[in-house]
Amino acid sequence: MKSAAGARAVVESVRHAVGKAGVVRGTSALLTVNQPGGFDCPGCAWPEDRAAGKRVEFCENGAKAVADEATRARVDRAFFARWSLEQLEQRSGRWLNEQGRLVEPFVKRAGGTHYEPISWDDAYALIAGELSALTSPDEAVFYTSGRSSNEAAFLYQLLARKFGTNNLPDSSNLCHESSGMAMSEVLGSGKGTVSLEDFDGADAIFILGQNPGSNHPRMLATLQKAHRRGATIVSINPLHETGLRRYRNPQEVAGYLTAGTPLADLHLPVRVNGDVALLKGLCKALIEDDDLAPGKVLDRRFIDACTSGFEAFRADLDATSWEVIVTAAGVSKEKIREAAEIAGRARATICCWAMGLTQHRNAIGNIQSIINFLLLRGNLGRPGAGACPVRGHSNVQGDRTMGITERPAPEFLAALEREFGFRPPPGAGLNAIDAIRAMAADRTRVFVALGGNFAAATPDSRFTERALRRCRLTVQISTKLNRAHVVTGETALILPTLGRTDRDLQPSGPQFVTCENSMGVVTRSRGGLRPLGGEMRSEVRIIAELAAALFADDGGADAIDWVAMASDYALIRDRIERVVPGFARFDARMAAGEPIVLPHPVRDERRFATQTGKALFTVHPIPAGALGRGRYVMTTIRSHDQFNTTVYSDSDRYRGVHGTRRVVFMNPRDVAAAGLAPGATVTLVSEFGGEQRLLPGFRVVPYEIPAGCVATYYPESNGLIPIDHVAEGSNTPAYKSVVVRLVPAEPDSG
Ligand SMILES: Nc1nc2c(c(=O)[nH]1)N[C@H]1C(S)=C(S)[C@@H](COP(=O)(O)OP(=O)(O)OC[C@H]3O[C@@H](n4cnc5c(=O)[nH]c(N)nc54)[C@H](O)[C@@H]3O)O[C@H]1N2
Ligand SMILES: Nc1nc2c(c(=O)[nH]1)N[C@H]1C(S)=C(S)[C@@H](COP(=O)(O)OP(=O)(O)OC[C@H]3O[C@@H](n4cnc5c(=O)[nH]c(N)nc54)[C@H](O)[C@@H]3O)O[C@H]1N2
Ligand SMILES: [Mo]
Repeated sequence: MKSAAGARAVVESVRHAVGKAGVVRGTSALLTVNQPGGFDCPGCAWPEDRAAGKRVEFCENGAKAVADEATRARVDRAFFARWSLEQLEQRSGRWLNEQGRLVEPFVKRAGGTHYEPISWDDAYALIAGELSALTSPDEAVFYTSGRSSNEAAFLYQLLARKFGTNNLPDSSNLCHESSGMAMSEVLGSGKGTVSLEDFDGADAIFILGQNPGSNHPRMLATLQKAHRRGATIVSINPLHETGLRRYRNPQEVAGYLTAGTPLADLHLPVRVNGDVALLKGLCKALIEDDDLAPGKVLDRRFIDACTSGFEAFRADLDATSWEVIVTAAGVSKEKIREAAEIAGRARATICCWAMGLTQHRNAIGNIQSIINFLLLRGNLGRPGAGACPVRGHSNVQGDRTMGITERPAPEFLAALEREFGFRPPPGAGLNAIDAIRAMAADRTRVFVALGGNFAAATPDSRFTERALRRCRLTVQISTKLNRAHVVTGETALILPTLGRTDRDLQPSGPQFVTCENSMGVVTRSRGGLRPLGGEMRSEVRIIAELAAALFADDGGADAIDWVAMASDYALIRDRIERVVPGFARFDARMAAGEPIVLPHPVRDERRFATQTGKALFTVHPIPAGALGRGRYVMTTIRSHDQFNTTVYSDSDRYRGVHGTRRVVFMNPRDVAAAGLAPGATVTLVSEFGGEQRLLPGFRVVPYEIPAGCVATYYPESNGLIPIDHVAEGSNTPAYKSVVVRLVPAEPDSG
């Protein structure tokens, strides 16, 4: 009862954002979120605390995600009869989302002005026809957003590979790709090395480029527990974000009554993209201190036995002056030293990070710099310590485990071949950015999306939208309407699907699916709400039925029984168990509600599966800083009232912005120096390789952000981000360091 009241309070608190319709169904749904018999919260990938006793596991932003999906509003044939695509294109993403759940399949025919209803079978036949007509399977692209289940993801990659392509880009390409690649290179494993229990043992927790208060609110409870136990928390972020500055635990009665307590003991307001420099400073300080007290600060035994590259790393730091570090980081030597001393005292340190580090040209350098910092004191593969990339979408990590990647490992392909008796295509497919380039150049013709909002989440909106429009067919398997449904190929399909909160009934009975959280723990998820419309189908079923239509002629001993798998998901889990390592007794354990902790060589055995068997120190240059007059480096951020491209309201109460998201946060001194008045309207201009991109109508908001840096909201400013402005090595868009200038809209008012 207590938790019910809590659930109601939390859902009520989001009524302004999601409307009344979602609140009623959302409240009942929320009672089962992250519970043994319930569903995995679609909000984020932070693990639930299994030791929490009463296990109340929801937060305001999880509630928004749940209520938004649980809405009673419906997008049906009457809706599309009323609105033409041309009209819908003028509508905001927020408005499109507010129209409700997609409840029946729709087609927009070549030359058509409206979406119209289509039967499921005709939709499948249309897609199968277009795919079969391609000159090469590589003319098709199969995108995945990280909300899909393991079961759907596994079938989806199976479909794509059996069709003959590795063109399986995903939201991870736009998100933590840089983390996975950076860690694979130097640690031999791309996943985070900590478990939730490690937060009970850490003495120091560094949080770099992450805003847990808005994006992983349940993490704050973990941090609060650690903080009360005596762990020291350091935040490294150009913005001093509210959740770390003042925290109230909504699940404690006192939490509602107090003004909140600071969680971060030390905040380092790093310049945007100053992290390589700052991390060099942290490492330099540790090494200097160790020189004064040899062997007392660095873990020499670990460095000697388990790593390579230390001497070159140290030589680079010796050659890098404090002056260079301080200028590039924008943080004083004293502050950097203070943070280093916290790490130097801590027996165990965890580093957490998210998009503030992964979305830069030098993102791989950022993340490998974090690893350098951890290696110095042996903070890997032991309790209370490690690397914690905090994943975004609730199952983005699981999708990867299931083979959603354009660069599959040879062992994975070999296992697929053994299990399914066909030869999967070798070599690499297209990642998200290369897929856009390929569409623009007419090298791909069919685009299928399992969730997500490819039109708005990607960079260079005008270029990307033009590329999407060149496709012969675009297909969206989705829950709600967004920009990707109105910026279409010549022919377009909408296939309405069940979400996490929905009950999923198939011929063999009620089904559950499974998800993997940010720490490699796999659990089951079962929705309980009655689907709004009888026409919606589960992702698994849609993929299986499409595959059955596509491979209809594919008889013989090796034929895959897609339809059987869709009628009983246990059959899919049995297949997964035989293809993916770590899933022994998968279905039985999930059915019993027993989580699976996937093996991790670094975490479990301190084993580094690199070529040399050692963890690697690496040297990274400090990125060039000088921008020239009137230029600023722009980062793009999420507000408290959005989930990625789904915007719930135009306000961000945590940052004190109301009524508009078209704002540019700017240091007050920069505002004055530019001769702008607070609230002035400007056009943002990015310059890249001789091209300019312009976005008008941004309001200047003076804000506590380092000089020379500005921030805008994602996705409003994605039009400014050049398609070729990507992280070296991972191809993740450098959404968080775009050089811009500001042009006043009117003669300034002084
Ligand atoms: N409610 C809610 N939850 C979400 C999401 C959502 O949109 N809404 N999205 C989900 C997804 S897919 C993801 S990936 C995560 C995203 O979670 P975050 O990574 O926390 O999201 P961002 O808002 O992109 O912000 C990153 C933080 O990096 C800081 N930052 C920007 N540039 C730099 C820099 O150069 N250096 C440093 N050190 N910091 C910088 C910003 O000030 C901001 O605090 O959240 C997931 N959870
Ligand atoms: N400028 C800038 N751009 C960014 C970022 C940034 O920080 N700055 N962040 C990037 C990051 S980290 C990410 S992850 C991407 C996000 O990119 P995407 O994952 O492509 O985008 P989302 O906005 O999460 O997708 C939302 C849509 O997913 C569909 N959906 C929701 N739930 C389900 C479901 O259960 N099943 C199915 N089939 N569909 C569902 C709904 O139609 C909804 O409108 O954006 C990236 N873009
Ligand atoms: Mo993400």
